[in-house]
Parts: sequence; C-alpha cells; structure tokens
Amino acid sequence: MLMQTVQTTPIADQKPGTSGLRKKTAVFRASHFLENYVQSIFDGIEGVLGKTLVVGGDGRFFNDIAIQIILRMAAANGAAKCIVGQNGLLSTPAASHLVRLRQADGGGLILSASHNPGGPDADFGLKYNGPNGGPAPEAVTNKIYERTKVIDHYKTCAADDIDLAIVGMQTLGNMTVEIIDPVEDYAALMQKIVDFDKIRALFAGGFTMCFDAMHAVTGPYAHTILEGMLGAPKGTVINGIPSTDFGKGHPDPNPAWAKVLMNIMHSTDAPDFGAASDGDGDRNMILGRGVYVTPSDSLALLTAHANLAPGYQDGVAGVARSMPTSRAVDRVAERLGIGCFETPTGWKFFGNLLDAGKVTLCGEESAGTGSDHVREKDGLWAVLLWLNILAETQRSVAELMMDLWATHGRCYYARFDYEDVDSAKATEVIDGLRPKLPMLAGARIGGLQVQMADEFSYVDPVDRSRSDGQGIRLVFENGARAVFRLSGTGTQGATIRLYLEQLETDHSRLQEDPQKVLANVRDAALTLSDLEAIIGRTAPDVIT
Ligand code: VG1
Ligand code: CO
Repeated sequence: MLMQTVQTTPIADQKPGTSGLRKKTAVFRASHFLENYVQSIFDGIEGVLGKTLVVGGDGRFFNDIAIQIILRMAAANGAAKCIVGQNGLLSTPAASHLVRLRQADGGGLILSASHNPGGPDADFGLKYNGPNGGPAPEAVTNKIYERTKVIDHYKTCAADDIDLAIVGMQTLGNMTVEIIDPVEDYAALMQKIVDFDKIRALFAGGFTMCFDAMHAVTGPYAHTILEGMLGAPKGTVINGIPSTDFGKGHPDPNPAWAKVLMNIMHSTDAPDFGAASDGDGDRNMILGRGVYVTPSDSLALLTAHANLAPGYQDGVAGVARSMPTSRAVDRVAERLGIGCFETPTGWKFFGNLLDAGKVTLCGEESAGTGSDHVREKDGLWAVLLWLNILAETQRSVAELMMDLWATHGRCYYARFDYEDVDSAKATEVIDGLRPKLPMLAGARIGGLQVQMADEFSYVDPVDRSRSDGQGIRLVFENGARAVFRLSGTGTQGATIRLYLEQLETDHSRLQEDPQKVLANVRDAALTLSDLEAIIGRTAPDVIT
C-alpha cells in the first residue's frame, strides 16, 4: 500500500458548532476540505496510532465516499481497526453504543447533518465522539479547531475501496476494517432496557402505531425492532428505506416537517401511537391519537414513569435538561426528590453528568431524549420506553399527559425559529438585549413582571469547565419564561431561536391552545428585543 503525505493549507471556518461541523455538501466535497478536517480531528486527539475507531453515517449523499476517504486516512495514520456499519449506515445512538461496547479507544466519526436535508445541494456534516461514546467536549473540539487553522499536510494512502456491503473482516494496508450489521448490537441493548415481552403483548392485543423513519437512518432499526422483534404489523413503519436525499424532505421530526405523520395522527382512523425520528436517529417526536407531545413534556413523562421499564426499575438518579427546554421535568424531579440540572444546548454537556452517575435521563426541547445507556440522545429508545410505559399502564397517550399535567401543572411551550437571518442583524438582536438585562428585574413588560433576566453561563459540576454566552433568559413572575439564542447548527446565515414557556396549574385550563396561552410572553419578548423590526420580519419561519 502506497502511503501519501499530501501538502495542504488551512481552509477558512472549520469551527465545529453545537454538534460537529456542518456545511453545505459542496463545501465538504471541495478539494481537501474533508481531508483537512479529518486530519485535524486525528491530530486534535493525539493521533490514532494503534487505536480502534467506529465509523458510520446517516446514509445521506456523500456518506459512502466520505467513509472511503476516512478509512484510507485512518490506515495511513496508523489506526489498528475501523468498525463500520454495513453500507456505511450507523445511527448516532448506535455509533455511541458501539464505541462503548467495543471500547473503541479512538472514538467515533459520525457522518451526518442530523435533521438538515441531504443531497448535493443540501447539507453534510461530521461529528467526532470520544471514547466514552459522547460528543467531544469543548476542550477537544477547541483543539481540533486550532489544528484546522495551521494544518499543512494530511496522510492518506492509495488503496482500493472497501466493500461496505459485505459483513465481515477486510484489510486496508495494516488496518483491519470490520463491517458489522448496524442494528444487531443496538437491538440487543434495547432488549436489556425495555420489556420486549410486554410490548409484544401490547401489539398482539391490537394496539396500533405509525413510525415515520422520514427516509432516514432509523428505517432499518425500526423495521427490525418494531415489526420484527416486537411483532408490530407490517406497514407500522413508513418511509423506512434510507435515501440519500431523505425523499427530498427535511428529516426533522417536528409538527412542521413531519406533516405526513401529523395528519395521520389527527385523522379519524389514527393509530394509538405515532412517532418519528430524524436523519441520524437521535431525535424523536411522540404523538397520541389527536395529541402532539412536546419534547419537554415527553422528558417529564419519561422521568415520571421510567421505573416501569426494567432498565430503570431502581429509579432515576437525577435528570438534566438543556436550558431552553421547559421546566416541566423540574417539577417531576422535585416531586421524586431527585437532582435536576440545567445545561447549555448540545448533548456534549450531559456527558460528564452521565459519566459521574449524577443523572440517568436527559433531554432537550429540540426532540432529543436519552439516558445513561449511551452518550447520545436516542430517538428509537425514547419510542420504546414510551411503548413500555403505555403497555404497563394500559393508558392512552392523552390520558398519561392529562395525569402528568394534573399532578404537576402544564408547561405550555413553543419555539419560534427565524431562519437565514443576516448574521450581523442576528448579533444585533442579542447584543441589544445584553445591556438591558441588569435593569430588568422587577420591571414590567406588557402585563408581565420580570423576576430575573440574565445571560446563561454554565459551570460543569464535574470538571468545573465554564461555558459563557449560552442564551438570554427572561423569567417572569407568573411562571412564564422567554429564552433567546442563536443556533449553532445552521449552514446558511444565522438562525435566531425564541423559546416561550408558560406554566398553568389551574385544572380547568390544562387544554387550551398553546399559542393563545403563550401570547403574553411572546409579546413581551418581542417588545423587549425589537427582534422582528431589527431583522425585518413579521413572523418566524417555523413554529414548533
Ligand atoms: C440544535 C438543537 C439542539 C441540538 C442540536 C443538535 O442546535 O437546538 O438542542 O442539540 O441541534 O441536534 P442549535 O444550535 O441549532 O439550536 V442533532 O439532532 O444534530 O444531533
Ligand atoms: Co440528529
């Protein structure tokens, strides 16, 4: 095998965002871009000499070619072994599990831009996960980023492509490539956590479900687990064959992008339960017949009932949620007498809490829920835990939600996204809010009195690392809250996210229209920030 050292120069802006590096596909395909970034990852983790790596992706356009490039570079950099999902497929949670199961000391490379669309004119991405299976902490991503600024060569080799379709061992120079079934180990893990017998009995009793894999990576997982192992009828899984452009859709499981499933679940012959997952399988959307469950409420519900599943029968040690996620789970945690942590947006901030055993479950408002079984959010896991709870309680999704709200109050919730905003204007919105914050406590905006206003900073309770500038919080005295932050995953312009929340404890007001309930806090947030005037919009692009 012919080793090659290729001279290169730094390529502008290879700074990883909320979860890895995400760019237009054309950028990743441009000369040396992917190679530079991969070599910077290898350099940033002190090399891969003698190490084992896990490699796989969500099947989007360029997935297979990128994997061949990465394998050649891993071999040239002296890696001992790469474990790769068959046909290049691995969901993000399955990759996280494999890193842990196989003790892959080099960690994992996951090719995905998650819920962003795929294709030659759409998006591509690469995430690096460390040997604990979780997204690299900021200390590591900073090292990688610093390398991208000074890189002057990368190592690769001339070798034939690996056949990604054949399960088994192959060699690339001195490196072993092991192609594995992407579903098998993951399915075995799920079997240990949730009660498959109970769920099988539920389906056997006529319970109906629709799982929308959105033409993305969870298709094979859902087919095997739901229709195979759990005996759900054929056709339970829709859009179950991964395609390189996700059927030209956004594989984003929310009411806006998963319209097909929303319509099914709100039709007269809706099944009992509906769910969807995103491009790389780490997100989930949960629906009952005629009911949409917000991700924040789903985290609260799972926390309240986790002990019904074998994996959590001794209870939950603690929970964590990202800052913009509603405080519904805080109220459950308080009742259960367990710890509750508020972290910045992005799964990497849960890693230390999980590793230290301080939390068992965690989640984000953006449809991510997970537990200590892996170090990523896990879409199908959340669906299976819901099924376990539905089977044990024999209650409907609507009944479970009403019970949750009756006991803890309901946190009405919505997120407004203003997309593709001019970056300077987006910064102007945040910069304009910052100096107002110290004066706000006690002030009235519209009809609402501000209790607390700040910019969120986080000090990791485990390693004391500090993360500043994690979003602006306005907490009001009547149980309302508004949060502003800029997205770190977009590939075009800036995205401003405005998160709105309103607690309601009056039992006669638990089934109102969320947008009506949130109107006051929305008006207060928009008035204070002058957001829409500054960016020249009259409404958000997406409300979820
Ligand atoms: C978004 C979500 C965040 C999530 C991140 C990665 O980030 O808000 O909660 O962790 O995507 O999700 P941002 O910075 O655009 O708000 V995924 O499914 O890429 O792994
Ligand atoms: Co994702």
